[in-house]
Amino acid sequence: MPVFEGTLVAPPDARFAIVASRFNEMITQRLLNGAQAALAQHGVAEEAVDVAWCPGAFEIPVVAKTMAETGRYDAVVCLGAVVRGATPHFDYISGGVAGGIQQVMLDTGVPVLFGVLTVDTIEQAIERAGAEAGNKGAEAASGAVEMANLLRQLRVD
Ligand code: INI
Repeated sequence: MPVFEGTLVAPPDARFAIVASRFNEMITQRLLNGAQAALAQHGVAEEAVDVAWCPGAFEIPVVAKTMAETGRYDAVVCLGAVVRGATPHFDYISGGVAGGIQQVMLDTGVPVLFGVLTVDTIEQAIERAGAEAGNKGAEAASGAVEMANLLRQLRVD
């Protein structure tokens, strides 16, 4: 019985998009650094990665959709930081970005990775952006490489 599994070595011609939001940029820049470092570790050249910045996490889905629809990318990595303490709109923004990203992924068939922190405090965000709890940007980027490989195996075109 065939078993399909994506490896963490990027296909030589694979291209990736990263969408990063500027809100809480001190955090999202660290997520971006982690994502870029992880892609490089998985064999992705710098020229094979395009980065788009948008104002806040709420705008991420439409940027991801626009990039996914170009057909240029194997996967899109979304990076943001929504902090509960900073906004009474936390639930709207975090729900909107999570649901939007999921919708883009299913509508386009392009893997869209959720590297958006939804946390209670800025300290929790710092922990997840490179300190004790790892770097969620790097995790999302590794997931993008795995998904790129997996979908290339599963497609029969
Ligand atoms: N955007 C974030 O990415 N994180 C936040 O914590 C945040 N807060 O706190 O409000 C935030 N707001 C901006 C939002 O994403 C949109 O850019 C804005 O509402 C304009 O549509």
